[in-house]
Amino acid sequence: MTAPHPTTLLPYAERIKLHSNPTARRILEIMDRKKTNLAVSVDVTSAAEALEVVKRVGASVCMVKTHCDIFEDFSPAFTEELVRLSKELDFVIFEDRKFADIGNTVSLQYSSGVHKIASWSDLTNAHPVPGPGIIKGLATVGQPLGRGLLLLAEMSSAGSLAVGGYTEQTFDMARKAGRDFVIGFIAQNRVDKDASPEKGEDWLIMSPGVGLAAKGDSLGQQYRTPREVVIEAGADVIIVGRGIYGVQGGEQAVKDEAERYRVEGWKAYEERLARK
Ligand code: S5P
Repeated sequence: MTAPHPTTLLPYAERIKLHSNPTARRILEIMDRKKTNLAVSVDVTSAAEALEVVKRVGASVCMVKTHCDIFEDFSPAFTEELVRLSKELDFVIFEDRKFADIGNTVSLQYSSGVHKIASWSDLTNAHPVPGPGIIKGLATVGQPLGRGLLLLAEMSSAGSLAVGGYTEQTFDMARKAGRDFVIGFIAQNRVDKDASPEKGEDWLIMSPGVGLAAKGDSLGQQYRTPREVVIEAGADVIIVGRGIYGVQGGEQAVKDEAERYRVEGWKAYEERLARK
């Protein structure tokens, strides 16, 4: 067995001081305070329904992930209420926008249009495909607001092209940009291979494609269990969508399922720390 990545042996609380970005610090503080490494992805098409899901799962999560372009009833009132809930229930908002254009265009997509993402979302993400200009473009908007950015270094879907040299170059690009704005990665593994917390370098790895029941869907999604993701792959945050909001049985069932994933994710984290 290969040695565990040193970052995975540190408690979330001890990693806070390794970050200067306010969003990264807040994520780690919430994880420690609420004993949760669970992010829920609320991929429903009604914003009103999304808020109902958030109220049910809010106590169990460190983060709520949205795709604001799938809501048919998107409005500024929705983001106002989401921000209010994020304060009341203590979670970070992550708009999963997956920016993928030149710096000038993404800075406009991030700040403007109908969604004005930077005004309400603590965290967003980008594909490194266009090169480092995408980070610069997003940083001009997000960094003064204390927002954070994740780069997509790998994807959970079958046949993804984000592998090997692409993944390595994504990490190098983040490293070169520095950690003032880029705080980590969407990835399936510990892609920050030689980053050493002893030298003060810490990255957050967030992994989607997590499910306790299904192994995948008919469109290429692939699921692993929280244990596989947190212990074997060494990810810091598990992202669960349909496994939670899609569960049958009504409001209480969704709340219970979020709590079940929180407990599974936290147990796995405690087990990974005990490997010392
Ligand atoms: O590689 C990825 C990256 C992301 S951000 N694979 C993913 O599935 N996602 C997102 O995570 C995806 O867009 C969706 O919002 C969520 C997974 O949803 P689930 O219902 O399959 O758990």
